[in-house]
Amino acid sequence: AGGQWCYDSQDPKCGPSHWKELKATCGGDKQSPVNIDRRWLQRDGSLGDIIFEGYDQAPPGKWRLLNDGHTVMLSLESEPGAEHIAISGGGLPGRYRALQLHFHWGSLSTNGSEHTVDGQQLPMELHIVHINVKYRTLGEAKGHPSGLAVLGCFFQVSEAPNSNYNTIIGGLRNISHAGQAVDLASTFRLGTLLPHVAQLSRYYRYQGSLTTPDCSEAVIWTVFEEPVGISREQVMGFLGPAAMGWKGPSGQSRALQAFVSTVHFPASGAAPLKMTNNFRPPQPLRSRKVFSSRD
Ligand code: 1SD
Ligand code: ZN
Repeated sequence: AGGQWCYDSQDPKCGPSHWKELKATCGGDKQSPVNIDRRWLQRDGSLGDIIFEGYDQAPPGKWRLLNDGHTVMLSLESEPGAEHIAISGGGLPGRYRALQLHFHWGSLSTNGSEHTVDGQQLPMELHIVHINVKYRTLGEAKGHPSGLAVLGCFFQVSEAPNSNYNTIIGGLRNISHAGQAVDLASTFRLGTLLPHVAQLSRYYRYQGSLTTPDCSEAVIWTVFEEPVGISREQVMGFLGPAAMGWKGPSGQSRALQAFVSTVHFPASGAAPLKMTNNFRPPQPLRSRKVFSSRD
């Protein structure tokens, strides 16, 4: 009790298989992530388009990017008086306000995501965490099955860089160590981080949990079918230059040197450990179903 949780990449002794010893909920029946087995999807015609508020304009003010020791998190709380970024529709029982977004990623181009599709892991997954507006605090929302709504989005490695991620990736070099935070140079349209609008009506839906302790079973999950493209060099912004077979600056990749950074887990031993493989493996679906918005 009172112990710290971690990922296996930090120390298998406090990794995901031990979380239920710290928090019994982590051994519950409605845990996340899950494998999305496309053979067993159930079509739900009531899962219409999600209504996005504030996703298509850059809000005033500053956004703060934080290395919280487990992930890289961008706080999305609006300034007092400003319009909230929120979602509704899409079968959600109400309106949900955006709190923060963060990432889960791996050490190779083939692992990193939390949800898997037909047993396959993708290199990275974005989570945008929203709170049901009828609850005032995260603590309160965590006590209700529909307290939180998280949007999940997969990444795939593309040839072309995705400039919509430049502001976030550019901030990583300033949060190399756990506990460090940086105000990003600018806010941006949150919607630009998501798949193309035309693809947003295709998503998976199921009832689950937070994927980190305390693993509260309070999350309505929406996972978009279409992954977002991001270049190899951009993934290296998260992984550091030694990952993915990158040989260091030479010729045209010299310009990357300034760009590449390494984010670290909290230092436990002598040297800080590169932050990577910060994903929880899929949990049993048990009696749950995964619904799909489209055939
Ligand atoms: O892992 C995150 C965790 O960092 C925190 O953001 C939590 C919300 O308080 O959400 C989980 S997750 O389920 O969105 N991965
Ligand atoms: Zn997450």
